[in-house]
Amino acid sequence: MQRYSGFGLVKHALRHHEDWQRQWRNPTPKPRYDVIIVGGGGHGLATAYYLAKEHGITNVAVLEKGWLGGGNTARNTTIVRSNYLWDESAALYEHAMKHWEGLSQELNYNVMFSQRGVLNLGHTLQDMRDIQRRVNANRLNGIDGEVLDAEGVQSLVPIMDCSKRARYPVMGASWQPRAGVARHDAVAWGYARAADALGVDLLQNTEVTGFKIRDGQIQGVHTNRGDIESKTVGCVTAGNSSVLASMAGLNLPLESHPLQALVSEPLKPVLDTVVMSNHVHGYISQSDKGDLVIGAGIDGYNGYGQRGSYPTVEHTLQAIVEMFPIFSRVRMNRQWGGIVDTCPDACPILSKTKVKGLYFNCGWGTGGFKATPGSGHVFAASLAKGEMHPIAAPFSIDRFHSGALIDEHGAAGVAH
Ligand code: FAD
Ligand code: PYC
Repeated sequence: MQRYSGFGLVKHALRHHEDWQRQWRNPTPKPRYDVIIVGGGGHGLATAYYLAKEHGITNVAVLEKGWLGGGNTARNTTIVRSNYLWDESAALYEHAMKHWEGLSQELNYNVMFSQRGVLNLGHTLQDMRDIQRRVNANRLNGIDGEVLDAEGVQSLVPIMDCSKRARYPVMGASWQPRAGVARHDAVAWGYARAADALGVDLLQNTEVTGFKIRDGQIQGVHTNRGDIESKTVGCVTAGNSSVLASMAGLNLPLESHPLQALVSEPLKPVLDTVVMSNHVHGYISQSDKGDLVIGAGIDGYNGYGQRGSYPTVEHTLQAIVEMFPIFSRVRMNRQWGGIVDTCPDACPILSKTKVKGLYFNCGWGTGGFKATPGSGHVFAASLAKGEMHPIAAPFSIDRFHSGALIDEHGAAGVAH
């Protein structure tokens, strides 16, 4: 990695930010690749990296219609945890967690993974029963977790109103100490730079507009920069997966919704963990810069606009201020939205399709950032071998025919 001294930084500033060393090449598309990945978010880039690194498949292109990491990867609120209820999802998210724990070293890029712990609050007896059940299940799967009562929560987060007079009294929480946050765009950049160094072509401003399919086998893609051939294509296009699927004549059980987030003006450090409440539709953490990072449940309507409606923001901020009266006069700086593809069982789709060689990795809904390294790792293995990796196999599209759904609405952490 090139390092710049203070003088170097000033020199570049005076040059109007020109002549910086590129982190990755800007290649011309080749006519054909061994594997095409559609979508240059964290999951697509991670898939390309592991294809090259672990399977020696380097003749790979990532086709991104905008810029790398410009989708949900850089729009999310960066919460990473693995406290899911069912064995299948616990295995998937814990696989990712183990990758997170070494990711900065693996990529030689600081993804700022900070294991500051995540609290999922309970406000009713039923919440607490669900929390107890989930923590027990997590422990049986070797995943760290504790059930805290209101006093335990209060001692971890002294600034939260845990009294009985609160509008949403806190009865307790699940606590995963190994969980935390990471810097989202650094994850995309780290994977991009490492994949490029292994020979992967990262093609930005390259939109897939259709698929070439002959005799039930994928032959390649149509793009705004011409046709590109490949017998293996992986679609990793969160938010737009139904659009891509329909281009191939497939119908995925997905709904696309806006999901919003906001950040406040920066404050001195006051909150050193992540607090989530599915019940009141709000969650909060404090970034290393000092901003409060706040998120909501999904906006209930379907749409592709990367924004959201005001009532959702109002409802979430009411809940946050009830829980944290100390924040009542903090000003919000920015608000934005991403489009999340939600599945009926709040679990992703990692699957082959009826078109040979065409795979989908999608449906992560409100919670795919935490899965990025694990998802890329198992999806790459599946594409390389032509068989779904054992951790990915339960997330096949077939489950919507067989009925073997994996209901993770309780663990999803965000209402949808
Ligand atoms: P993306 O990063 O969206 O990448 C998909 C890419 O595909 C995009 O860059 C898009 O431009 C590209 N694309 C689409 N169509 C085409 C085409 N036709 N041709 C070429 N390229 C195309 N998850 C968590 O785990 N923790 C959180 O705290 C969290 N908070 C969230 C908060 C918000 C506000 C939002 C919106 C999401 C949040 N998520 C969270 C979910 C998480 O962001 C996503 O599940 C995850 O980032 C998906 O990553 P991805 O790489 O699959 O998708
Ligand atoms: O999945 O943990 C999560 C999450 C938090 C905010 C949005 N998704």
